[in-house]
Amino acid sequence: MTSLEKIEALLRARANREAIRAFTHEEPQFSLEDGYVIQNTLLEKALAAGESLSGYKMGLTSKAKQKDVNVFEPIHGFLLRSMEISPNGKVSLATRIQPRVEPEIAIVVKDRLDGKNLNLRDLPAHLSGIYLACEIIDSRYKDYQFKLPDVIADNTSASGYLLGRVNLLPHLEDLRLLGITMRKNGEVIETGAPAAALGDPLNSLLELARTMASRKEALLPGQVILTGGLTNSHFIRTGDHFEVECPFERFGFSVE
Ligand code: OOG
Ligand code: MG
Repeated sequence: MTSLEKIEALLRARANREAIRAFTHEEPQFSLEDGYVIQNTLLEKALAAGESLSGYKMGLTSKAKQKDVNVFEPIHGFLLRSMEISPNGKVSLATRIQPRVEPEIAIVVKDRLDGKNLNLRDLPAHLSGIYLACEIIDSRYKDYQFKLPDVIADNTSASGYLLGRVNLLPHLEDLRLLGITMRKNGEVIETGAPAAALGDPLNSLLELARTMASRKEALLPGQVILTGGLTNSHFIRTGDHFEVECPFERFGFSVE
């Protein structure tokens, strides 16, 4: 399959809500770089179609997530404005294939961040907000069966995200160990802490900024960065209500 055919297959999977087989299944030589080329083309196509970039996401930054999908290396993808869902709003199944939710920490960048000369200590001064978040992922591959290059090509399963309204930046000192719960229909199904994301969500952001710098790109003011799922993700089904909570905020969504 050519790159173009792979892009078409991914777009068709999304449009028809029909998952496809991972490319590495037939083409074990399909590489990580090939995956990012496809991801970049998907972004270009989205922008050409009038979408706008809202930020980026890191993925597979926690042990829980890595074990869940059996891929043991962080990856990144892009976020579009159209993927944002209001907190306490509704998540629609109508445009998704097999969506799952995971709790995350989102960071909003205040200044242009060039990863080349950046270190962890300087990072907080360049941020405008830190928020409790939920990511809605939706793999375009059957049963979330993929290898690293496949999931990169599929924009790291990105599908939607919700940001809380309480800015946690004043609590940065305590961020790593801030307890987080996720509830499904009232019952706690996951507990976690931001430290699950590469030890500190700021590390995840730093790693992203450095990766971008190696491609001569920077993070820009106002961009939202999802720093990676803190726990296993869970399937969402019609009628479900999910909630995430931390000491300063609680919000959720219903599924329709
Ligand atoms: C890959 C997406 C990973 C995260 O936060 O780790 C991700 C997947 O689980 O399908 O978004
Ligand atoms: Mg995620």
